[in-house]
Amino acid sequence: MAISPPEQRIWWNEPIHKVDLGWIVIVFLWGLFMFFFMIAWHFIGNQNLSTETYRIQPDAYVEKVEAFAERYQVGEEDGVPVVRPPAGEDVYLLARLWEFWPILELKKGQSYRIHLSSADWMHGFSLQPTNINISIHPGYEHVITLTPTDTGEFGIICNEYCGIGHHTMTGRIRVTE
Ligand SMILES: [Cu+2]
Repeated sequence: MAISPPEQRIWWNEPIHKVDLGWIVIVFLWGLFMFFFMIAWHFIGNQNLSTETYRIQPDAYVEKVEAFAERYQVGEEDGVPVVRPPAGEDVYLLARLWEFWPILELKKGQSYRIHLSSADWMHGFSLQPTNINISIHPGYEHVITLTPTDTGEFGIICNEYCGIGHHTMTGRIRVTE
């Protein structure tokens, strides 16, 4: 604890050492580079965030997903409909406590417009084993254009803590030839 003032009252006004100054300049320029690279990723990145988002009431979104699932349902697994939409179609996926609904079957190489929203709280959409992530907010409908490049079964997990059943919140997307 200082009980008397420092000998030099203006103790902080020292010339900056050359090495320190060098690092400050490097860090500053690197920061600027990284900042502008965030914009560059929108043009050269393979995984861009949704730039198409709409406001929607959660109830209205649930109705849209249910109508979609009923229209293209081809089966059922563990009480969850398996839905196979035609290529190019709008695909609706619902996140809610604690599931992703329904199970989707897509075709490799075809593009789909995937709509994502939540019926209740905020959830995370994380596609496994690829690393695709997006937040799902109630009241907002995100639209992502997705073109599967591999076949197989992909898992969806919620990666934003959403309550007591969070760890059980999973879903599936199946990609066929
Ligand atoms: Cu969660």
